[in-house]
Amino acid sequence: MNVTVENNRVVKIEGVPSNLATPEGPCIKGLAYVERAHSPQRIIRPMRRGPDGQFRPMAWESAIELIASRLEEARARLGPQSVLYYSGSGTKGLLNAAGMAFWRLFGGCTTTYGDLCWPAGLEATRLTLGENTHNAPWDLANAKLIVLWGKNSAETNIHQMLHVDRALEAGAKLVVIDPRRTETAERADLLLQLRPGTDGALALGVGHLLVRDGHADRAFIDTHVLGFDDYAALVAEWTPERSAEVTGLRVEQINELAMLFATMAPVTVSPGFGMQRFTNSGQAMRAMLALLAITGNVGKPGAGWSYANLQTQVFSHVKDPTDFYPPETPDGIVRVSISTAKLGRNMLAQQDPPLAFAWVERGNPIPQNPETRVVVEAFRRLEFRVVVDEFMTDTAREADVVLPAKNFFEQTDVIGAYWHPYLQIRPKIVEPPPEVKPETEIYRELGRHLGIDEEKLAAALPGPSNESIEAWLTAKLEKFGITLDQLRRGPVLSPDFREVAFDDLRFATPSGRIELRSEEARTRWGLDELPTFREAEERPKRGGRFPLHMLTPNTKNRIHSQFGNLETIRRMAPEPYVAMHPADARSRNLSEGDRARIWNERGLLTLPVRFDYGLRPGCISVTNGFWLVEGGAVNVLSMGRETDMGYGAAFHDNAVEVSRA
Ligand SMILES: Nc1nc2c(c(=O)[nH]1)N[C@H]1C(S)=C(S)[C@@H](COP(=O)(O)OP(=O)(O)OC[C@H]3O[C@@H](n4cnc5c(=O)[nH]c(N)nc54)[C@H](O)[C@@H]3O)O[C@H]1N2
Ligand SMILES: Nc1nc2c(c(=O)[nH]1)N[C@H]1C(S)=C(S)[C@@H](COP(=O)(O)OP(=O)(O)OC[C@H]3O[C@@H](n4cnc5c(=O)[nH]c(N)nc54)[C@H](O)[C@@H]3O)O[C@H]1N2
Ligand SMILES: [Mo]
Repeated sequence: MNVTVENNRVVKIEGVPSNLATPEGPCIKGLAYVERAHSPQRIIRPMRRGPDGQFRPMAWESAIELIASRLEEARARLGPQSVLYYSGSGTKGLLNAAGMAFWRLFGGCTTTYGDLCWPAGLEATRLTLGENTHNAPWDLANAKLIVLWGKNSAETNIHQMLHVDRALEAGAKLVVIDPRRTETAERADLLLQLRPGTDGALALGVGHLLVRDGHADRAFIDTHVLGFDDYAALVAEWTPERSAEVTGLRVEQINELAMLFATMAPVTVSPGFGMQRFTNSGQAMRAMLALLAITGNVGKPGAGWSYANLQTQVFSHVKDPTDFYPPETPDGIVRVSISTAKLGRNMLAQQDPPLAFAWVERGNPIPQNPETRVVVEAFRRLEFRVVVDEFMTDTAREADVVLPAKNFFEQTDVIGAYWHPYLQIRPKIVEPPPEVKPETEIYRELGRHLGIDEEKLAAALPGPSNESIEAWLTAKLEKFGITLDQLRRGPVLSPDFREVAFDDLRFATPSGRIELRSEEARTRWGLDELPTFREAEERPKRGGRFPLHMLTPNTKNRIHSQFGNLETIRRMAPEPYVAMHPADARSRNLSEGDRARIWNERGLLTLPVRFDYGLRPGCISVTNGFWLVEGGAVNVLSMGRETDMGYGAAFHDNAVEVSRA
């Protein structure tokens, strides 16, 4: 973004046309930073919760002293691993991720593995293609068939729609596969509203038709695909009738999708993150990927799998207990024992030592992680909690001390992305409010109070001046051959960038081929080597106690729990509601606007009903990100449960009932 600053205030935000992925500029959330940066709701000094539950300002000196003494006490009594360090997906950055360096100097800590967002899909992709990379975003314009599979790009990847539109103008067809008729679906030639959690069964049914009717690309398969014969035997059992029965689609719809795969090329499938929030979704995504592999739609312009792009994640890898801060590193001090998906339960279960202290930054786990009630309980059981944030979130409200966070205009950093291939600089352009310190400064002051060696601190974290930060970033960037000057001139393509992913048809899998059969699926995740289908663990049953499927997608006006507190956004999306098909509502004696109780054994939400004729009957939907204090935190209903691979969170394995409030 191009940002105009006047008198130390952000006054205008515009796009940067040289960024080919987002030439049209920021969405409403990006633009809302004009308000967000200077919002009167911002926390601008340390706050201490008193015995009456009210927060009052406290001086920095006392805040640091108090936190340091509580940390020292916990470390002396129970060991450093009694401290939980939790960081979420708020503002990323090379420097913003430096916190762990402090905790190592502290002597260690306990931290989380897995991720709320995308790991089942990442792992399914890695098992099949060897790595997570995709064609340049703008290459989508070359596709003749685009399948947005469980992805609502019109709201959650708005910039992608520009490239979808270009393809459609050039004659491409668009398929959307989603239980909801989303804004994205308005552009689609074919919308398949399948039963949630059954994408694997749809993909196998389509695979059946492609193989049966001779549409498999034998030449491509023979050289580049492993396990085709076994796959063919698997899909032989997935007649369109069986696939239709499981997915709740009609046989003709499955035929139609297969015909499109058979007759249109090149094909790009862009799967979403929402459909991989199930206990069977890693396997489902492998089955979906197989359709591209058997039709030779990999390694070509306009073709391929456009899930997530780790080309710019050159600085950090994806969290996983086996490759992220492995406990057997030389220091052996960081315990990676808490599943992000099961945060609350795992926090409560920790022993040797139990947890006493939590530090939360860049995340809001109380509304965003599964099973809110248990997460709240786990935080309340601790002896002391610190939250660093810009706003008084649900998680901050549970803290003993809340420290103000700088925003991204207030400290220089370098950032990557998870869709486009650019590395970018985010220069400091605004002085933070006088009592706001960036995390690096908070850590340095804490370090001094804890008696951590000055030299070690200085090596781990830059000093406060912009020069010191730039020197730190320059050193980190050196091994990638990138300079800050280059970044200052505009977005820079990642050194790993390739316009067409896998154009050399080399795959970093054990066999060097696209693996439809994966030994690692079995050895690492205990799953079938083939992408077989099994039902998600929690499945609503007609006539059962919890017959409705609860979906909690993202929405265009917020990023998860962020932005909803701003006036700009509230004008458009003021309050949470539950979307229901009128048939499901009326059979429960509910009309538009009535208040409904949405419940299961884990919790209860009470929300106004909105009719949505575009929703698959049997499904209800509440967008995630509303706050607990607004009565809209959807995760009071979800279960802390991992996906079948990758240690993701199976938010959408969620059966509920709705009744009149
Ligand atoms: N039921 C359900 N739950 C979901 C999802 C779902 O689809 N359904 N989606 C999941 C997904 S995909 C994700 S990614 C997660 C997101 O959940 P979280 O990772 O918790 O992210 P946010 O809700 O965006 O909250 C980020 C917080 O970081 C703060 N912040 C921003 N920048 C900074 C900074 O520089 N420093 C500090 N200290 N704080 C900062 C923000 O003010 C905000 O409070 O939610 C997950 N939860
Ligand atoms: N505006 C906005 N943009 C965002 C975010 C945001 O919060 N707001 N968050 C960002 C982040 S961190 C993420 S992870 C992405 C997520 O963005 P998306 O990938 O779009 O993911 P979701 O919104 O979780 O779900 C997408 C769609 O999947 C559908 N779906 C649910 N279950 C199933 C199923 O079983 N099968 C199929 N086929 N479809 C299903 C939902 O109805 C929904 O429309 O968006 C990113 N972009
Ligand atoms: Mo996410």
